[in-house]
Amino acid sequence: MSLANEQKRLLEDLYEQMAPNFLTPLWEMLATLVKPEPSSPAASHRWSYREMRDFLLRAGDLISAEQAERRVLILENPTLPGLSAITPSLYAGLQMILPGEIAPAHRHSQCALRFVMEGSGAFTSVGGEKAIMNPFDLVLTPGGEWHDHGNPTDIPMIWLDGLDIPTVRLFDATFAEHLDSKVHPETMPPGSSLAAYGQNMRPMHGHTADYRPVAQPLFHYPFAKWRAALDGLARTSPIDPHLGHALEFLNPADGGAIMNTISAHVRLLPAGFSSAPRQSTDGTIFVVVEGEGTAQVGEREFALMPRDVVVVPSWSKLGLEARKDLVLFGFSDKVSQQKLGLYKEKCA
Ligand code: 1HN
Repeated sequence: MSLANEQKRLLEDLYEQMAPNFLTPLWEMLATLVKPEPSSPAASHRWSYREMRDFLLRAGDLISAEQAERRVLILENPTLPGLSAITPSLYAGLQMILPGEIAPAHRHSQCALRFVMEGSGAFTSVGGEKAIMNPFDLVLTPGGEWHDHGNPTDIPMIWLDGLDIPTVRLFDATFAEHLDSKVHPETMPPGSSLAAYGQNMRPMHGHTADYRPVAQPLFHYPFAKWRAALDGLARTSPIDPHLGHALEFLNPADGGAIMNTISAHVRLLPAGFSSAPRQSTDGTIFVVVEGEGTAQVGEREFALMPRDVVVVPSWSKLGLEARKDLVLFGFSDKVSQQKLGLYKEKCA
């Protein structure tokens, strides 16, 4: 036996004897643990809204929102089965609440955002203040806040949920509880937080502070406002070759990201615009708000139609092409990565 073969045999013996003691050799693993650049276990994928919506309506015939607690179809990344993850750190689901239904009040450590897909007039109540929702509004439920949903209208309401479930799971730090009553008592009239904090101003003596956390006073970012801001930016600033016209949603309390673990932004790509390829370490979930175009993600190409959802994993090369004026909403774990000193991007 050659010396090399003899070494191999002895090492394999050693591994076999170590294994029952829960010990394994780093030198066999090092190359997969420490890589020159990210190679995400997540796949890129597009979910067609029309297809998801059909399944969700069928679920609506079979289970009530109250029975389900939340009637949601999870968008599971094709290469992360069983993990309730659309990227390694984030969760996404399509939720529906039918006329007359309520989704009972609870709170948990996880942060959530809602991005409205269709319906008008249903609400999410956060800490007892209702956000009356319209298509493409962004509504936040920061971790630890009581929230319930209700639909007093006569049409279904559907939105995309984005949560940091896999992040909180990673840190093993999850708590949750139900409220004694199904619905949180009203603490403030609808629109209070938006009036007080949604105009780049704040009340001089913090009258909402009893109900809304001082560190996170705003939880409703209406479509009408963000869409107008995007148009204003497009009229007044040169376009970014990699992003298009892009605006990030902010927490007015500190000028930082909207929540502790989730960042969100919107972009406008004018018809005929092609973005230069860009990579970033924050795997991102996009919702098509308006227009048509294509997303080139690495080697794959996805046609983009209104309300479709596309996931772009960490460090994938993304190029976007707008056939008609294309408006996108995106969310990611960028803020978590920045806090941990991990975030990187690269523009070609
Ligand atoms: C949750 O609280 C909601 O409040 C939706 O609508 C989806 C997924 C996992 C854990 C909590 C909601 C959720 C969730």
